[in-house]
Amino acid sequence: MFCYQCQETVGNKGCTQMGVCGKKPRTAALQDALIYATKGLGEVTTRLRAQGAAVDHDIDRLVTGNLFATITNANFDDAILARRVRETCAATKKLRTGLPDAAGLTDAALWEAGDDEAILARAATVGVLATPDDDVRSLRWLITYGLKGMAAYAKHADVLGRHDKGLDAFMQKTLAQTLDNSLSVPELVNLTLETGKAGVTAMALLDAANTGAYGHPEITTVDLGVGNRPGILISGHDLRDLEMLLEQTEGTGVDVYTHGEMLPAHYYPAFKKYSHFKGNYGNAWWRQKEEFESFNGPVLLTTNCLVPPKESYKDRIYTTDIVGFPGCKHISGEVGERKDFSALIAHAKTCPPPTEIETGSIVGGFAHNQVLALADKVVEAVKSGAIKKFVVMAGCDGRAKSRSYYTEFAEALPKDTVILTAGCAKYRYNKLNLGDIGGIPRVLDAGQCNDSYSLAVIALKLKEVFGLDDVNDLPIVYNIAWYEQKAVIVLLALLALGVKNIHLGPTLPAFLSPNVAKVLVEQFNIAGITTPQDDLKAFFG
Ligand code: FS2
Ligand code: SF4
Repeated sequence: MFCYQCQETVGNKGCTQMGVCGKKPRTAALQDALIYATKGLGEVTTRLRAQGAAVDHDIDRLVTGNLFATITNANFDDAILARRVRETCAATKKLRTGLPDAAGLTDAALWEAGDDEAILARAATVGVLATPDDDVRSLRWLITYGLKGMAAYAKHADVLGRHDKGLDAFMQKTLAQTLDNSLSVPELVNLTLETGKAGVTAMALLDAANTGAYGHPEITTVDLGVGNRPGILISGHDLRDLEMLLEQTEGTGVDVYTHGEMLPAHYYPAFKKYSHFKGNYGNAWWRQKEEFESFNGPVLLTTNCLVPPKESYKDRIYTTDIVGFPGCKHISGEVGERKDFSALIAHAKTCPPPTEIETGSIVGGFAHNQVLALADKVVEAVKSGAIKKFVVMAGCDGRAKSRSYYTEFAEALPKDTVILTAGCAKYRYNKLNLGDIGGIPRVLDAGQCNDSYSLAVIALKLKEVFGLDDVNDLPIVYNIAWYEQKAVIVLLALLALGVKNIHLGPTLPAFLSPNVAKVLVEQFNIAGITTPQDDLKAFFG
């Protein structure tokens, strides 16, 4: 196997024996094959569109589902992955019949999969290392990883009834272009930037879907303690799954708690009517081995964020949608269908209430609408000098010890700074009690990783209010942490919006070749991180 798609890849080079995430070589190979087959499908759908044919939305869903299933910590189930490969190749074959001829199609678009062994044999020749040139390989996979993140956001919007045919067409065309040997490095650089632009569209689509369905996030205090009734813990990012779970658990005597990236669900007005929607339990995804254990009740994984479960609580893990793990129960349900969570509810009733691991509360809900509602106060604080700078510390959390940097950095920030955050990176500093500036909390949490879009909207609005020509003239610095592929599309989207001088850590992606990293440094002044003390000096003098 060779996988280097996440920040925790071995030696910041690549996982070759076994993933740090727990992914085994066979699973990695099936994921390689699935991406390859999906690129072939994208090639055929792109040709069909070019000749004026319509492509069914089920095909778009197959593509986004495939990409999403290969995101880090999403799907570890070989049987599901192999099935998806076969389905994809079958769909490609069927669609090929709509083309006048197959001339010029790549092997990916002509592949017919076969049994597991045939899939594995093909996988051995089509993974990351199949591209010999360092820079071409780097750009192809930077784009592919960005598309994985984009697909996740498109999928979340889709379950709420919003999709954008142009975005689906872009994803499929761009996937196909990563197989195109005629593209030069500069052309691939352009494609990377176009992917970032499409990323903005995807995040705006999801923002509209979430706020359209559930209202605009508002300032909310979220309880960290537990009640005395049994509970279900919901993790991942899918708000529609949460909605169905809340509806079905109402009046059953079972409470619902959020974990990890589901925390921001509490900020949406639509979910506040559920008195059994108790609070947030625990921290970021990587601490789940202890936290799922002590939660005592069933856990629903709606998207990526699954760490291979310990035997001690594996029977309490339920997966849904693109999440999979062998031996864990899967709740089925396609887009638009009602999922049946009765098995989880019955299971919860047999479990003791969660063991309390924290008390107190945290405050969040500072997505763009809420912050802009406070704009007068914020602008006044900036004009008076009470707020000197905003520090965007969005992104991911992870296991690496070096991530304590972010806690130390947040603690040592000058007291006249405000942190703008989104994503699970927040867990490194959202319980530090950093205080407030004239009633404005010093940590403003916009929401999930996709809500980084909110941070961009806020920045663009502030630019307008302060009459600036360039978003980079705002008193905002960017110190972003990444882990998996959704962070890749967030980064590319910020670059597409013209944001420069982003510091990215805890390490730069292993999939950036020295030349590609150089392009990002030269065009966008991207930099890594050093120590909290040195970076504070660099940021604040
Ligand atoms: Fe946490 Fe990073 Fe949200 Fe992942 S914010 S690890 O991309 O999807 O989570
Ligand atoms: Fe390694 Fe990350 Fe790939 Fe898992 S997803 S195999 S940890 S690079």
